[in-house]
Amino acid sequence: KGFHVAVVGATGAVGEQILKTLENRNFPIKKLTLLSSSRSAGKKVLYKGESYTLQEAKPESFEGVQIALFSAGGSVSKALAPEAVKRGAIVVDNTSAFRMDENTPLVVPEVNEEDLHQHNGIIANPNCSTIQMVVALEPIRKAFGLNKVIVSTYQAVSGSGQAAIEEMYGQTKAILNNEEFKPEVLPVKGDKKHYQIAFNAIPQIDKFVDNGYTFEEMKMINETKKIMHLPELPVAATCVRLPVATGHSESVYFEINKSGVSSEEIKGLLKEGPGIVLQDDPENQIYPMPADCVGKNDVFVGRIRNDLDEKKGFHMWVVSDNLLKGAAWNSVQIAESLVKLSIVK
Ligand code: 11C
Repeated sequence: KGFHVAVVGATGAVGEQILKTLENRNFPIKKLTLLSSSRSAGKKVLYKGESYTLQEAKPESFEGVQIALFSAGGSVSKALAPEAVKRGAIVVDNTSAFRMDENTPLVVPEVNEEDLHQHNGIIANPNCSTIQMVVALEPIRKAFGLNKVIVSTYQAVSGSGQAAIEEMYGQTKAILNNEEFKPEVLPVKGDKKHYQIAFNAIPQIDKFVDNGYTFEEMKMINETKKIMHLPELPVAATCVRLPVATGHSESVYFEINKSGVSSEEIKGLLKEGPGIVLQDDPENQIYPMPADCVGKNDVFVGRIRNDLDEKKGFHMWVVSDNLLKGAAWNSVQIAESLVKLSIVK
């Protein structure tokens, strides 16, 4: 017994991890259909030792598909996710195409798994930097409520895809060899200017919107409110790209509804929090770092401290593999929840 599963965008940075994660989790698959844009069609990939040839994704490709995991960009999802749904599939969409649509649940299973019951065919997987933050905030919200969140991110280039990873390594080599190079991908493929990422920090992820924030920052703000069911929660974000291949880091300031809570109490909550690994021992220099988190599904939290002035304020440092909990693992986890809750049968 198993399901007919389709993966759309199977050769991308996230798609590759989706296949690996399905394999590692031994997800019950009766038939696997691997789809891509026309550009990647014909490429071969391995799943459980078997070779699959990617087919160009078309509406008819979804006949008989029960679960479709999309990660081939927003325009592909916009065009084909409704076609998959029309043919009876439940879509788990990794792009931002449907996230803020009020009929589409936006789900992080540790936070709002029950929202899956409200689906209308499509379930949106949140942005990577949002996911790891809400996993860390949820046990705190449950115990004490949340009054405010201010986050600054230190994000890895793999968030921007395969070409950005190659650009970072290429520039690093060029700089070390004293060679010329021309930035062409980061901060955003389609924007007017491109900047060096090697040995640099770029305070722009995705394009600017008209309020001075970037789209990545607005995703963190709007998605957090939606996932946590806190539409009035004040959230502010500053998102920065660093020359790290994989693993997003975040400095998160939050205020709770109660005074007099110690950082030890917050640590106790996080230690028991689902999907969280607490790494917080300053005396022994224990704290999360992206290099240690690559390849792991958990969200790692450390550096938890009371604010020195604001009695309800705290600071913490949150790190996770942006391609796993931030994307592939959260998507496969949603698929597992759909099976567990008998939403897909
Ligand atoms: C980044 N967070 O690091 C982005 C990538 O909305 O799923 C994820 C884009 C998205 O560049």
